[in-house]
Amino acid sequence: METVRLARLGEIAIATIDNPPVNALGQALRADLARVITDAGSDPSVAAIVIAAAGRAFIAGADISEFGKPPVAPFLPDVLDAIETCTKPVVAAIQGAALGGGLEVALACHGRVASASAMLGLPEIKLGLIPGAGGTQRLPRLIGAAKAFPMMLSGEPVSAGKALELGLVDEVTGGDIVAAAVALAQTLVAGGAPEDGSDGPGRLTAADREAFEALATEAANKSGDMPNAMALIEAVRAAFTLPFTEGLATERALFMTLLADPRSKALRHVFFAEREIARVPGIDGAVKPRPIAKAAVIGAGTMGGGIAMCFANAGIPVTLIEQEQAQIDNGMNRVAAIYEMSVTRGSLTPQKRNERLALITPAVGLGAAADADIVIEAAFEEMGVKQQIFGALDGIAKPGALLASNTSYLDVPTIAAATKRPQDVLGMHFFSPANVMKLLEIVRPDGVADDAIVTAMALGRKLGKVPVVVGNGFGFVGNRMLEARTRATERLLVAGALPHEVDAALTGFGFKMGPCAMADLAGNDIGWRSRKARGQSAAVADAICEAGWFGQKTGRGYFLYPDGARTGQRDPEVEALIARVSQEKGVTRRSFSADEILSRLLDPMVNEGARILEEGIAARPGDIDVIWLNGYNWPAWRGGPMHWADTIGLGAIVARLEAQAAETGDKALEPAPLLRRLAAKGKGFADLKATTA
Ligand code: T1G
Repeated sequence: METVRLARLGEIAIATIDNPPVNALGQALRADLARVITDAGSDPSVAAIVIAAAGRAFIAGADISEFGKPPVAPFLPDVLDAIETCTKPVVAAIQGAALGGGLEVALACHGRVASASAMLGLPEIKLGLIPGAGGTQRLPRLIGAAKAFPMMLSGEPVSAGKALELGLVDEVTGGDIVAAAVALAQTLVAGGAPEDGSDGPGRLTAADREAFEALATEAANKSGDMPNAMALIEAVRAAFTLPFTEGLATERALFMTLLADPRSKALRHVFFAEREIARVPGIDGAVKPRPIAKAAVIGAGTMGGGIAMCFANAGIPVTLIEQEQAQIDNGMNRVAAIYEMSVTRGSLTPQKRNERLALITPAVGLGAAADADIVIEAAFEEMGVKQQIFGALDGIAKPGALLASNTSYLDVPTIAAATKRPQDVLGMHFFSPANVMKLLEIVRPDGVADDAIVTAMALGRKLGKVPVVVGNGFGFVGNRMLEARTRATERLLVAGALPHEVDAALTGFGFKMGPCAMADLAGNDIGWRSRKARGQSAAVADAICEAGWFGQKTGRGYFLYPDGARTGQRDPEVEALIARVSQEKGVTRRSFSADEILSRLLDPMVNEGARILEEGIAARPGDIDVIWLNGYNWPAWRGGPMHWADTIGLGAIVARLEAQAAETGDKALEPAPLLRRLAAKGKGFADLKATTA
């Protein structure tokens, strides 16, 4: 099928791109576009060319799925050169998204018209890249480097209005975008053959260079460890220091180097993995979600209040329910205080704050949930409490209402069994703080209806979350793997590592926070309570809690937090306590390198992830990566635990796990069968196909 349709309007040729779903510049589209430009450009009856597009995007950029494969001609820079050197004016009619290579196509044109709802940007930086088809040379010439550089460094798109203000487009229209582009083309025809704007300096003045260099220095100080940020500085500087064609060559060389960088490969993996989660194996894409016009949340604690805020922030009326007036008052005060902080910070207007608060109706008693389309329970993490609530809700909630538990690890089928409507009961596991964290684990117990899952997925997206469907099982996916890391942390501390060393290994890997600081932030008593409930122990962690050192909320935990400090300091008393535990266990402490700490923390997580895949609790390895990126701040440029394991090589991970299992006697460290099978075949998790979650 042709990806570019050619039509005529008098002397104007109109090339309409049609390459669903988003007009990505795959090889076929590049070839068709090049052909159309050449044919129309050499047709004496054609005076000018308009490049338009069908569908929701103008052009979404290069086809990211082609990256990493041998490049196939025609290469995008050559197609853009054909546009720019065409002897007849070429005008871009931009509706929808003009991103990456899509905006670079528009920049190679001699004029640009945008629809009022268009968005234009160069997001390559988010993929670990830089613009690779002239963006770093043409955009600075068009709008000045001082404006072009920040746009490419952030990767954020601008609106059509902003683009007009910048000089990125010549006109914005609320009407027929093609007609507007044709009119501009005719004006350009009247003005004579297009100058080749790229050879000139455009807006690259000395003052612009000075402004750019100041921004470049600031960027280098902030993100000097990001090779693509440094490459972007070098490419834009070349626009000042080199002739256009040499500047293009510099940009291309930098781009090709970044394309091969593991960071970019990881970010491209994340791009697709975060879109793959929308496909739930075993559920037909035609299943429609149930309408959600009104919600109810049971429990106005930290989580319940945060979940209610998610609904209010999305414009969905929500009733927040407690058992007693004093509790609901506390809950509402906490919500109001959080909104007030946003207003103080300037991230929320007072008016918006009032609108959102007005969408949250406080109430006492489960009866207030009677007219809700979805009821989310966020009560105490105890099975009896949850069964009691769901049993009552069964007789209160309207038929067809979704009944969801925010439980973080309890058995959802047991909760569903408290009702006579298991087809409507599922888990919706939010992460604290619920109004901030993106991840939402949607727990799919046997017997829940497909449209209930589809409804939860659609609602999750409406709430601005990243919804991942997971199977029922202790800790589901994220917390189950977190527990493997927590056990590994405890083992390392007893064996000889200290909290600051364990944390430094992870922050050096790219995490914002290490496991000890994270426990101190969340409260060490949470894990302590959970271990006691399950008859488990962890000598160091338990001893710290027995001393009452619960973390930041008590001023000390693994670390000291003097005067309410948010960053911990080493605590000699804790380090002495750890040494005592090692001695009591007859362990001769030894030192550990950061690399050794890292593999001892992450390998067991990968092992647990392999078991999760084998048990069908996660549908794909990419789903596990998305969970860890959005729920636990795994560094995106590392791709997620399963992608990271593939970069290490599963054979190496199996060998390390076998050694750890032998050393510790911990059966949980024996490599999972799936891990062994893949390693034996020299394969990675990326070779797995989706299974049913
Ligand atoms: N390449 C390949 N597939 C793409 C794609 C792309 N650029 N963009 C989207 N898709 C697929 C996506 O995987 C999904 O597939 C479907 O299209 C709908 O996407 C040379 C080197 C355009 C704002 O980074 O931001 O150009 O799951 O769910 O919410 O300098 O897609 O349906 O099978 O996101 O309506 C730069 C990436 C590339 C833009 C539309 N461009 N895309 O959002 O749909 S690098 C980007 C987006 C580059 C040049 C450089 C969004 C969108 P499936 P979707 P959406």
